[in-house]
Amino acid sequence: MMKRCRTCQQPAAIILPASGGKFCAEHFLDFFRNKVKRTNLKYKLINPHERIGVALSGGKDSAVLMHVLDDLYVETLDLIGIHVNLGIHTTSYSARSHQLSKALCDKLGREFICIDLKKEFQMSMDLVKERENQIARSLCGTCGTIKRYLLNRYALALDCEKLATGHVLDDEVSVLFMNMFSGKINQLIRMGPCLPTMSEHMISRIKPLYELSESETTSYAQLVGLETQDEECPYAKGATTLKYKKLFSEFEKRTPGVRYGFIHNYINRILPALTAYYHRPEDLALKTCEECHGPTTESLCAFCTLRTVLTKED
Ligand code: Q46
Ligand code: ZN
Ligand code: ZN
Repeated sequence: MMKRCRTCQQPAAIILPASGGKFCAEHFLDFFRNKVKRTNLKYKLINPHERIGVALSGGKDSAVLMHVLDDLYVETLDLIGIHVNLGIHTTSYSARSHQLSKALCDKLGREFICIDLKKEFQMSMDLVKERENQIARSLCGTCGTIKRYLLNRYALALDCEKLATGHVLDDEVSVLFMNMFSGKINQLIRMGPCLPTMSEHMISRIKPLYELSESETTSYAQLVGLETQDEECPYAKGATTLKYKKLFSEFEKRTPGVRYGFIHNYINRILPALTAYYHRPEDLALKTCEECHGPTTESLCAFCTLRTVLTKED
C-alpha cells in the first residue's frame, strides 16, 4: 500500500525511522523547522537580535544548521559562518571544506570568516598526524581541542553572543555514552543543548539540532539542495565516536526512539542529580592561560600546550 503524508495525504517522500512518521517533501521541511524552533524555545537557546557564530565544517550537519537558522530567523538573527581550515592537505579535504562553507554563506548573504590554522598558528592536522606519537591523544580528540579553542576565541573577538554548532542526536548519544563508559564526570556535567558561559573568555555554546537525527539532517540537506562535503576526513578512521555511533544506529534500528529516550532521560533526570551531587564551584573555577590569556584549568590551556609540541624544532 502506498505510504502517504500524515498532513496532506500526498505520497510520502520521507519516513522517519524512529516515529514512523510519513511526510511529503513540503511537510517534512515544516516538521524539521518546527522541531528546531521547539528545541530553541524549550532550552531557551536563541533570543531575537542576537549575533550568533555558526561553526561551519563544510559537512552536512553544520550546513543544515546554517541554512535552517537563516530560513527561520532571516530578519531577527545576525548569523556569521566561522570555519576552521584544519590544514588537511594530504587530500583535498580542507580545500573543499573551506570552499563549501564559504559558498553557503555567500549564497545566503551571511558574513563568513575562515581561521587558517597553518597561516595563523603554524599548526595543521597534517603536522599533528606526523607527530602523533608525541601527543598523548587521538587525532580526533586533538582536532576537537583545536576547533573548540579557535571557535571560542574568534566568536568572542567577532562580538558574537553565542556559538552554534551542528551537533545532532547521533553525536550527543555517542559522546554521552563514551563519557559514561569512561566515567568522565566533569564532561558529563557539561553536556546538553546549551553550555552557558563560565567566564568572560568563554562564549555560550548552543546546539539547535540537538533533537534531530543524522538521517533527518540528510533528508533536509537533500530536499533543500545543499552541497556538502562528501569526502571523508583522512584521519577519521578508527575514531571512537564513530564506533559508538554505529553501535547506536544498530540499536536504533531494533528499538526505534532509543537514542531520543536516552538523551531525554539524561537531561531531565540524571543530569540534575549529577549536578546537584558533584557541583563544586571550585571545580569549575577557571584560571587564565599564561600564554594566550584564554580560559583553562591548568597554567597553560590545551591549545597552547599542543602548540608548544607542534612548533618546537626536532
Ligand atoms: S576533521 Fe578532525 Fe573530524 Fe577529521 S580529524 Fe577527526 S575531528 S574526522 S569532524
Ligand atoms: Zn504533505
Ligand atoms: Zn592558551
